[in-house]
Amino acid sequence: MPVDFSGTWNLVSNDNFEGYMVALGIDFATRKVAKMLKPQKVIKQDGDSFYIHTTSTFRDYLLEFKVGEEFDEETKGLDNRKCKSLVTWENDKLVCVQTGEKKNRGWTHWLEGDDLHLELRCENQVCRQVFKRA
Ligand code: VL7
Repeated sequence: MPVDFSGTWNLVSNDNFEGYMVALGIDFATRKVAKMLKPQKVIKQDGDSFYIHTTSTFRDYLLEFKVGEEFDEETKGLDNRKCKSLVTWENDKLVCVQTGEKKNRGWTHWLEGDDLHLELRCENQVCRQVFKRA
């Protein structure tokens, strides 16, 4: 059985989100608001097609992609950069490389027990988020 990330997920922990936001150049006032948020993710997975909607009371971010197909990503409402993004499977982990102005940018999703994990990377910063099913 292939892994299925589909569902509605609530953030329960968010380690070094501040460092990740600093690496992205997010200003102080925005970081202050952003780090108080408890975002929710709605993930719809149909084979290798993904819809990942991250929502919060402050900003929303929608990403749709197919595994193995590079796409143009604009991180609208986040750091507003453009990158070439490619998501691939590494065993049961979903790995995204976001090539652009920022070095070493990307993220990885995986399931561990009943939890959804997300590691967000930018330059030398790693943010670790854990979500539980809503
Ligand atoms: C998306 C936030 C910090 C700006 C607001 C924070 C609003 C809620 O890309 C992401 O997830 C992937 C994998 O699931 C799918 O797109 C993470 C949140 C990153 C970066 C920038 C702070 C302002 C947070 C949208």
